[in-house]
Amino acid sequence: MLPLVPVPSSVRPTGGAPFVVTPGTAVEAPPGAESAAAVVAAALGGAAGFVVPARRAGPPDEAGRRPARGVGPLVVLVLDPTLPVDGDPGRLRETYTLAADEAGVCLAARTPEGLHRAAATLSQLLTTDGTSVVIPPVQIEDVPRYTWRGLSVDVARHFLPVADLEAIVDLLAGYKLNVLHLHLTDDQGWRLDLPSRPELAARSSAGGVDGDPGGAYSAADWSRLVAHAAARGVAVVPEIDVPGHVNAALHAVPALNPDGVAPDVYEGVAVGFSSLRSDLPETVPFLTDVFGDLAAMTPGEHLHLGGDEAHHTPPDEYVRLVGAAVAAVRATGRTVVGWQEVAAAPLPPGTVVQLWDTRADTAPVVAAARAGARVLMSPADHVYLDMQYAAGHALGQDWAGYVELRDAYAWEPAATVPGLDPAAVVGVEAAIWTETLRTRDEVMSMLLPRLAAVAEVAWSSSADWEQFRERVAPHAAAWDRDGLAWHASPQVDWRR
Ligand code: TNX
Repeated sequence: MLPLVPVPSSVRPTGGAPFVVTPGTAVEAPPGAESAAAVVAAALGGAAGFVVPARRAGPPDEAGRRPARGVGPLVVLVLDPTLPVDGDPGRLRETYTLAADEAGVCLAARTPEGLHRAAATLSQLLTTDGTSVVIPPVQIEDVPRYTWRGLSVDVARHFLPVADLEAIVDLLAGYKLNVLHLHLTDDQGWRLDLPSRPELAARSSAGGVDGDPGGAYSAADWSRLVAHAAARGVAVVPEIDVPGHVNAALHAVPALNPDGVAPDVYEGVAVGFSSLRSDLPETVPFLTDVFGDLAAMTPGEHLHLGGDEAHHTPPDEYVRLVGAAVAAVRATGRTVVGWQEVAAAPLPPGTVVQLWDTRADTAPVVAAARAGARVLMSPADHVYLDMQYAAGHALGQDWAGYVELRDAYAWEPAATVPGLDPAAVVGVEAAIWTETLRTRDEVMSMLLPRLAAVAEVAWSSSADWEQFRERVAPHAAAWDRDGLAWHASPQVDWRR
């Protein structure tokens, strides 16, 4: 059994000799596929210990796929908009095939994103036969189950530098996850410097929970991160959380407060005590500016407006303020994303409602979906990766229960909300909140191995825990090799 996670739709060992990576190996890719070619070349070269060049492919040969025989064994990337399999256009974007034999390796997809998913598979296929790095002879066809497969990272409670987020992006891409959602603002900090509102980051980014060091991303940091993600086929979805979780904004902008007096910075971990006010003249310009800047700085389709846990916002006021935030996002032309509470407000069709709290009444989410919303599944008891693995774990919280590896794996997105049309489910997103997490290693040790389980739930159409346990076991060696901290869950016999 090949140790592929998430498991592909179809894997067929074809027999014969493996492909051997040699100093003559090169990666060839057509225009548009440069970033995937760079990832593939880096993976091959990194494993083999020599440089594997990536170069532009010449015109296709008669067969259209395999290039004319070149100097050495080739890994060929093909962009083929007619690639068959499955009918759903969203899923077709990332569909790919991978064929390897002694003579070469061919990765084909309809889009550059599809080639990135193929590249992730190729990386997991690399093994050593004792002397050389090899790829077993195999034919793979693969289609994602869901088009949105993400991780939400809270950089507000504790700040993470761009380099740490880049490491997280690499991990996401390696498991075919395609969205990095960043929770950029909360009571404790404002982490993105916005050109129209420089006071937000300037005044409200110095610290974090418990007075730990803070930070904020400059426009240059942000561009670098977005480019790093794009070069791995990962979209960045930024979140500005309103109308609650806004103490950092209220601290930086006195005019957002009814008495004009800014509250102190907040270093605790309580939620639900701060709110915007719809009756203040500053509120709508603030929303317009921040979402306008966010859209201008971030490519992609979605902006997240938060909307969670606004316990200090009366219900009618909540609807007004979410309405104002929705209008500000729509004015940018982007699609709104919000935590499940936003289902209480009128939402434009196509809005993505992110479910997290299965203890709450989910009837409004079902109703929103009937009215045209899509639902993103982040049930806390399965995919909140800040939950402790088990009682007594040194890091994390336990309000949603303990989340061992099997809990992150064995759940069904289409059955999470009773009465919800399964076709309304747009995907699956894990989340990691950082009240208790300070460093890259602490975050990674909560992500791994559970993120691999969530990735399989999001990508694969079949689930088999016993088989997953075996497939994921050798991934520990790759995490060690890459210097990633991980938790040795007792549910797997890890192979290092
Ligand atoms: C709930 S989930 C929150 C966050 C906390 C998290 C801790 C959600 C939308 N809000 O504010 O950080 O629990 O697990």
